[in-house]
Amino acid sequence: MNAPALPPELPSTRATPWTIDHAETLFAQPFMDLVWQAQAIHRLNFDPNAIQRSALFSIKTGGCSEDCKYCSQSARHGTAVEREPLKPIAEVLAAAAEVKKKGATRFCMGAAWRNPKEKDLDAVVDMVEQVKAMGLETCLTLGMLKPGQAERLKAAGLDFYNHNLDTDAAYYPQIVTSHTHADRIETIDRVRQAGIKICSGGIVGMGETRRHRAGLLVQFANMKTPPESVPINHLVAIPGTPLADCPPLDRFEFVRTIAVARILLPRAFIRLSAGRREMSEELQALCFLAGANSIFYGEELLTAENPSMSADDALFEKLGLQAI
Ligand code: SAM
Ligand code: DTB
Ligand code: SF4
Repeated sequence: MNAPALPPELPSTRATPWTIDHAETLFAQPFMDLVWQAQAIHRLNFDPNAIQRSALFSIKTGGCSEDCKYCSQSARHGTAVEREPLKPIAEVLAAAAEVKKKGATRFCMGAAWRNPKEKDLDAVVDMVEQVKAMGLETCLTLGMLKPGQAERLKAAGLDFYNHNLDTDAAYYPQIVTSHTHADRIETIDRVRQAGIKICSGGIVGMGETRRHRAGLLVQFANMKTPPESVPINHLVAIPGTPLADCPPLDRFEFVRTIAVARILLPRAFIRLSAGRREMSEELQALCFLAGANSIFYGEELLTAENPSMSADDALFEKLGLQAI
């Protein structure tokens, strides 16, 4: 039998936008055909044995005003996470120095805010300047930005801004009601216009349908300039949140989601993000085969656990993966 055909056009050369139906057709193929296509597209665009590593650090934990149903840091849920103030810059720089020593190339600083106030931004600008001066790429995730704020961050030398769409527009109101999907798009547009690279992805395993997963990926693929980095998180079910008892997504459906992301976003780094601690080595290897080429490296995400660095080093060794 002949090898399955690659999708006819890559998005950058497509005259027409991707449709959700088309993405669903990709999802519905036999698993082997889908993974093969994704790997073939991956090889046209990236070194298939090279994985980028970002470190995450929570600069402001807990007490967030928003009601995102998955989040341990919302003040509206009764989780074990307590509200803390913004971390002093010395602590942030010490953490950055540590991850640089361990080999991460990007330092992503996260804050549990709906949006940063101007006074907060003054402190964050200092952090970006100093982390950047250490020779690390910088990334921030601070919530929604007002006009002018992205420009300030760009001037400080910020490389990436993370702002996830999280789920399909149609499912978003089931997950968040304190802000809208359109609010999220507005911030992504502001970041793009300021000339900062975009990191935007989503969470799966929140009770959404395959069509919602397809819809989330199509939103990115049809952006005028798709995100440079697309984190695919599996829900970490946090006790005390409304999604605490959400069953995990079928593992092959998770790999399919990664594969469709790779096909729709051929030039983006696809990050195998939250939820990796609950995945076997074999499942992670399948995700790399399906086109994931970035991970969060370090024992902690923002409040949840991540695999140990020694476990990741051992996995890379077994698979012959190079860190970039
Ligand atoms: N407050 C900012 C915001 O919402 O953009 C930045 C921090 S927020 C924690 C960043 C992202 O973390 C969310 O958009 C979501 O994709 C991810 N996240 C949060 N809790 C999660 C969980 N329990 N499982 C998986 N991903 C999660
Ligand atoms: C992203 O997509 N995932 C990261 C980062 N961007 C900010 C956050 C994952 C958070 C997982 C749950 C926690 O640590 O609380
Ligand atoms: Fe707040 Fe971000 Fe968590 Fe939503 S995801 S509750 S905005 S920290």
